[in-house]
Amino acid sequence: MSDITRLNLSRRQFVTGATAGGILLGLGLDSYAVGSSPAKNPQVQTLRGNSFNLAMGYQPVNFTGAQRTATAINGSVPAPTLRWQEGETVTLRVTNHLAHDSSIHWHGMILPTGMDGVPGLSFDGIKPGETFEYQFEINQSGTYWYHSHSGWQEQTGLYGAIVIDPKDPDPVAYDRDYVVLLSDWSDESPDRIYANLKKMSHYYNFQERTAGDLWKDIKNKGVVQTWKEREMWNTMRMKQTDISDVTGYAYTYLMNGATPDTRWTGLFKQGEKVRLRFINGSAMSIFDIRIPGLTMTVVAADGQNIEPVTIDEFRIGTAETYDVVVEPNADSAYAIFAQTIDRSGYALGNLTPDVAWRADTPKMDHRPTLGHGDMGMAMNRAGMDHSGHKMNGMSAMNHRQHGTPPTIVAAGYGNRKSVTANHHTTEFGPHTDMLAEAPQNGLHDPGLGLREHRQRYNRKVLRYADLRNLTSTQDKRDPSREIQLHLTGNMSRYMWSMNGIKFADAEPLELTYGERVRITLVNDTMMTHPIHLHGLWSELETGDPDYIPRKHTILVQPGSQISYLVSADAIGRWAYHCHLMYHMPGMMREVRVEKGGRG
Ligand SMILES: [Cu+2]
Repeated sequence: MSDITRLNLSRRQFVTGATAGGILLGLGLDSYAVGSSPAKNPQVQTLRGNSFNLAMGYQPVNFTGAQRTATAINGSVPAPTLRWQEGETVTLRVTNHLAHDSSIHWHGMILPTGMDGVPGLSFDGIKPGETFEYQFEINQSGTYWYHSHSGWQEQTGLYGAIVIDPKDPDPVAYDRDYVVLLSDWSDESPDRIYANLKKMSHYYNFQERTAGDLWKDIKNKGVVQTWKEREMWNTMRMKQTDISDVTGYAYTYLMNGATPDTRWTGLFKQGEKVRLRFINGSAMSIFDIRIPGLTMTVVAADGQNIEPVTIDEFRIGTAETYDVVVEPNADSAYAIFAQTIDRSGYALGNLTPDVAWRADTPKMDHRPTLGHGDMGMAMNRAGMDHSGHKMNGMSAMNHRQHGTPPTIVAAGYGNRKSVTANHHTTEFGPHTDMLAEAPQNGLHDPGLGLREHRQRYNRKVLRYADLRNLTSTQDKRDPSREIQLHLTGNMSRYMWSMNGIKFADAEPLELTYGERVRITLVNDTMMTHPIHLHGLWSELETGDPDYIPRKHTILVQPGSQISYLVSADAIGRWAYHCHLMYHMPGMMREVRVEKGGRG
């Protein structure tokens, strides 16, 4: 198929949305059709209590007009929403009816290592036909989610929401709440998608720049500057528009399992405060969310209460969660609009006082292109030349692994200092094709494609710098050491790594039980990576040491650095990885927390 044909196909697919739409459930539940009365999360069950039976199995689904097979839990994609109570002990019996090993990871839950659900690290996985019993005490509240940590099962449907009601009175006032679980579905198999990316990293990227763009650039910047910029991209054999690896060409974006066409709908009544619990349960997609006509008050990030901040738009990285409160007016329907970072598609929902009302579909925003800043300003040209580069200037770069800067600034201020990129010796070679020499500060940057939204659209966009914990910092100690980790890759070969070393070849990162460390992530690539640390909180240093927000997943912008504190308060073997599913095989580390730890 030619690119043009594919592009047209792609457009048609995401403009009209799914033709048949909905999901065919085998459990006697109605499939969701336009015109039927939209109940609360029509196709997603909520299970309550402290004892659950979850069965993983194959399930026929139809999101695009073509029947496919999903991996589902209790016959449902997304999996049932689990509603827990803080302070209780939950028991979850998970039975694997799939033909392959499986697992469930309880994303964002602080629990014993054996219950974390990562095969090969904390347990052996669940064999076909077997039942594994998870049991743990819940010592937190808020919005989380769960998903398979085996193979590509998360891409084909093994994910669901977790909502934990607090033991103490909720500081957030609301009259009703909805889970808004975003995901990406493809009719192509994950194996095929991965193989396509390996063959050509921009396989799914059809957003080429046009001749019109060229004339615009020349008019604005002049011929010389335009030539310089374009020559750079040409030399790199990369695309300035290569923002997402997998795009709306391959994906149909879902909200609570509904396509933009079938549209998930939430109802509200006059005067109600509605809490929306956004979860990005996609495999590969970063979304920018807004509800035209409404401001949103963000009240929690990654399940943790924050000091409320009112905004018009926010970015949600893969695996992040944000809770917002809105107060819609009873005289119209609102679109919950989640466009992807590369503007190749969107998930869409409807918030309405009247079942018969449907909000207009908003227009997607301008499409971002990568610039110099997204590469950490300077680009290592030698590093681009795979044949000729032979570790030039290595003596100056010869910092030991996890290089330690000479001074450690106080807790909370790690992102205020400018970071010198200490590139590890392991970062040089054909497995990396870029190094950020002067990484930008990732704290105040709302991110690629959102930077000009105040000027262009008069929208206030959430930044990490706006996050402030609602309660005071628990561990007030300063870090005793710093670890600088680089997110690396050879983007044209679709190889991903940390410090230039892929997971299979890497030593674990060792932490001593009880110690407090600072981790500074430097993104040497041109992709935005959502980095998830299991079992321990990532305390993002947003500048106020007394109210450091706690997260489980941190978005690291291209060519940027960002730092957070970690209290090594849970012994065990923990996964630490990029949550973009097709990056995970390479961009991953084991974090080992041991008593007396590293010697
Ligand atoms: Cu990644």
